[in-house]
Amino acid sequence: MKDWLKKIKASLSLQELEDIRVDLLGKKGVLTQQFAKMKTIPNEQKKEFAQNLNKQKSDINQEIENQKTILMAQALQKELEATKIDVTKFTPDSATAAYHPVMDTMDKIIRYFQNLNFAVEDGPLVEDDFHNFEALNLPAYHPARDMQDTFYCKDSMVLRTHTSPVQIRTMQNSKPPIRMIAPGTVFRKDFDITHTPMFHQIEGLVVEKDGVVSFANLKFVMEEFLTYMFGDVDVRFRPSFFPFTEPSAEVDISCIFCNGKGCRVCSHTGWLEVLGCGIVDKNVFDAVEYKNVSGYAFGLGIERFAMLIHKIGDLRSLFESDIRLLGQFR
Ligand code: 2NL
Repeated sequence: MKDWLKKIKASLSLQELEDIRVDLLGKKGVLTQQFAKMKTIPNEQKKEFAQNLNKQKSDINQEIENQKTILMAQALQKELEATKIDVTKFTPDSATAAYHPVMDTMDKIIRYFQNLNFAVEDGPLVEDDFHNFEALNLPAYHPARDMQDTFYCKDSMVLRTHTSPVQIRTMQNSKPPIRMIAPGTVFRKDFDITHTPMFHQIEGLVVEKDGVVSFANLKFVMEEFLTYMFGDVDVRFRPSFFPFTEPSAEVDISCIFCNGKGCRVCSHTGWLEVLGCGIVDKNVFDAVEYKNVSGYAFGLGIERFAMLIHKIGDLRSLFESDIRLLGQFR
């Protein structure tokens, strides 16, 4: 009996304890068998025999319960140790920030043009009518000035709808030759699957004295740039219209998803539109009082480039700050 109590006390796991309990009190247990012997005990000894057995059974049950409490506390302690989290611990994984795909793409474009000796300029986000519209050959009552498209502030100030005002300011503050890009945030009153009210653009401007700059220069630079960004793609120029350039072109690359064969992304055309450009309209040069100059300009949306480069399907996922998207750009 004492040995059994010792054994219970020495048990190291709940399973071991349960095994001991079955050995003692199970159907064929040592104590159970003792109870079965009752029949064979002479009547006058039965009472003492039974009392003795019941005492043993209760002692054993008591000891099992004690040991169970101890072992469960130990098990809980072990579990807590195993799942402990040190919130102050430094791990490279938790400390690595992710670079947003839009900023990553912007950097890549900026680097390309810096290597071609373009200056990187910036300017105010809240612009006056002259720099955002008037100087860009967008006179009063031009549809682009619509209240529906533009965020108007006090005193005919607006949230800039493109980065072109930066080029206007640069031309006002310096003389040709100019070779610059203007990356930055722009704002339009538009919010659906393909538009967000805040987005990013890069525009470029090259101005030289006299008629030095040609459409051929523009075409070559755009082709080289797009090859750098997208690899071995075909590039095509389509005639288009912008108020600030004449002639103007929209530029397509062969679809990087289907190699130009036609797929859902390129609407089965084999081509993806990626930027707009042209020869700077004389009215723009007149507005900044530039005489006898020639120039080209281009503009592109960075979100669109980022989506194509990183194969992101939904524009809005760029603005949700979802760690599951950002985590893929570590
Ligand atoms: C597009 C097209 C373009 C320009 C932007 C520009 C600026 C000045 C003078 C002349 Cl100061 N042009 N910018 C020219 C052609 C196209 O952007 O699709 N942007 C997202």
